[in-house]
Amino acid sequence: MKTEITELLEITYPIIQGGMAWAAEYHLAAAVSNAGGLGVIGAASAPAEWVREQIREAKKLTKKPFGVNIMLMSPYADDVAKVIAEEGVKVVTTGAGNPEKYMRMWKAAGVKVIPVIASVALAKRMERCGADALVAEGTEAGGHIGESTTMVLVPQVVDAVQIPVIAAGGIADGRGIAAAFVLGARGVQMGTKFVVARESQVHENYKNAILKAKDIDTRVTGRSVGHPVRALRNQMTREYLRREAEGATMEELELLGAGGLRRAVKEGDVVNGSLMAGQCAGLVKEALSCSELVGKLVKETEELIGGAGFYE
Ligand code: TUI
Repeated sequence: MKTEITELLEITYPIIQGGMAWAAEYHLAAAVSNAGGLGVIGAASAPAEWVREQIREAKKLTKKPFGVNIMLMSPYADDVAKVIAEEGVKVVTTGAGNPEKYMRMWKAAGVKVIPVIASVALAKRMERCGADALVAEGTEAGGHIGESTTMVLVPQVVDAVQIPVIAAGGIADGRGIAAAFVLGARGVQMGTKFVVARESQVHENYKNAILKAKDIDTRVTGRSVGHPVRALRNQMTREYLRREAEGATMEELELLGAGGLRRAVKEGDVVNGSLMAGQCAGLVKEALSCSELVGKLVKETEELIGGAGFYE
């Protein structure tokens, strides 16, 4: 499946694994890259030396290119940005902010820069300051989200920029990938589907919650404080939404949410943890290895749009 994205990133299939906080560690990233996609280590709010270690471990497991996602709200973002340049990482994806101040350093180090954006305005701005490609992420996605759906965001971003666009949010099978190509994307990024992959180190309880989830099982917390986050509904989201409706302050809500994702990923706390997942959780029914998963996605896409000119 040759597209501008596979050429840019020197990968076989234009399938990128989301750089999910806590969930996207080196075992998963290396497995996705070995399967022909682009694995991505999520730096989340971790210290820079943890990220360096992750990069070095991933290099032991794969000779293929892989990426690092930098979460721009992290207190360690400046140091993580430097580690990415120093360690010769091939690709950086960025989330939850504007990465402009690091672009010059990354470009000088030969790192391909792919900001994740949720608006046309930021897409244009990122293209102007030298982004190589963009991930346009719709509100169907898990974790920290924007307002627009993938269906409306992707074609508007495609129309607004010249660089290739990768679609994200709500994609979990070949139908989603085919739809993304029809909307003008040259690749896809998927998160939720990879959380349950065999090589993912996420706690079994969290994986099972995704496998069990139905179409209407996600909730968005944090809208009242301008920090919307999508996760599977549980006692944690219920309590959070109740407190928001009562007018809790940002500080009170932060306290309630603190450490929730770690509790879910590491301890399997599906009651009080934050089970970040996209709306496509209802489409995720089986746990495959990354190579089985990528193979299946490619086959499904091929059956729908193979030969239609979206890729070679
Ligand atoms: O970043 C994400 N998804 C994330 S980050 C994350 S970490 C977290 N951990 C604990 C609690 C809450 C979050 C979990 N999920 N996706 C990419 C993304 N970026 N979606 C939306 C945006 C975005 C939003 C606003 C990008 C830029 C922006 O404004 C930029 C500006 O300053 O103009």
